[in-house]
Amino acid sequence: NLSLEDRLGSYVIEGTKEGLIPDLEEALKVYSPLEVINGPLMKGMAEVGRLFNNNELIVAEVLQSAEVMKASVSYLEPFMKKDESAEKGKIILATVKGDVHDIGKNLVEIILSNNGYKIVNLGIKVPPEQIIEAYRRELPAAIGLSGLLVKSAQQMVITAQDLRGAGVDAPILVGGAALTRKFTKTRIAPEYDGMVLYAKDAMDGLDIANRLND
Ligand code: B1M
Repeated sequence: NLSLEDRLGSYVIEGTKEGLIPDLEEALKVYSPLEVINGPLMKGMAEVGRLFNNNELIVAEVLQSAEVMKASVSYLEPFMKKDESAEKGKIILATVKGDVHDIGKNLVEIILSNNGYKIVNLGIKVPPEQIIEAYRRELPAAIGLSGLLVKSAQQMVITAQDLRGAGVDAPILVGGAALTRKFTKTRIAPEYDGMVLYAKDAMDGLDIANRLND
């Protein structure tokens, strides 16, 4: 007999939605939606990453885990705290070229838009040209880049260079598993004329956006 927390993690690990919604409902009696995501669901996802790394899961299975995560976030979204009282700036979000991971980026979108930001989500595998084009069209207050692969960190360096080449200097917010504060500071920031800010998670992203907005 698993605890509620372990059951929530196991839906993600097993990639099954059977019983998921009632357990999420149960969890909301004790935890906030973000605590459910950052706690048991992320713990499950970390285990998926570990098993995948050990060749104990195949891509098709990891996709099912991603589906469970997405379904959970959709279910929890309406219960999240909203503060749309203040009109805040517009932010472009993109998963960088070559990278399909979008659960983290979409979580950032939810949290920012729940807090008054207008989000233009460009999706996944977004090449620098498309980000530049969107920048010129939307004139956002900031550009958010997400990437989970090691090569995506390098792609962020290239993206920053290309943005600079196009004369863009709006603040860039970067996040994703393969990235570190140090890499951001030593490798991405020197290639760009504006600020480059590292967010360790979606809430950190919101804090940074709020500081920029002040
Ligand atoms: Co992929 N994958 N994957 N995968 N996958 C990783 C990233 C990996 C670490 C797994 C592993 O091997 N241990 C590994 C990367 C290795 C590396 O580069 N060093 C990996 C690999 C290798 C791959 C493929 C190459 C596998 C293959 O095909 N052989 C392939 C890549 C395809 C490509 O991109 N071109 C691939 C594919 C996939 C799926 C499609 C099956 C699926 C993604 C589905 C989807 O996103 N729609 C998937 C998944 C699910 C994962 C893991 C298991 C989980 C990622 C996730 O969704 N986490 C992942 C292992 C892991 O991270 N434990 C893994 C939950 C999410 C909420 O967290 O995205 O980290 P995360 O976001 C966090 C923070 O990072 C931050 O906030 C969020 C939390 O609040 N954040 C930001 C993220 N972006 C931000 C932006 C911000 C601010 C904060 O501001 C703009």
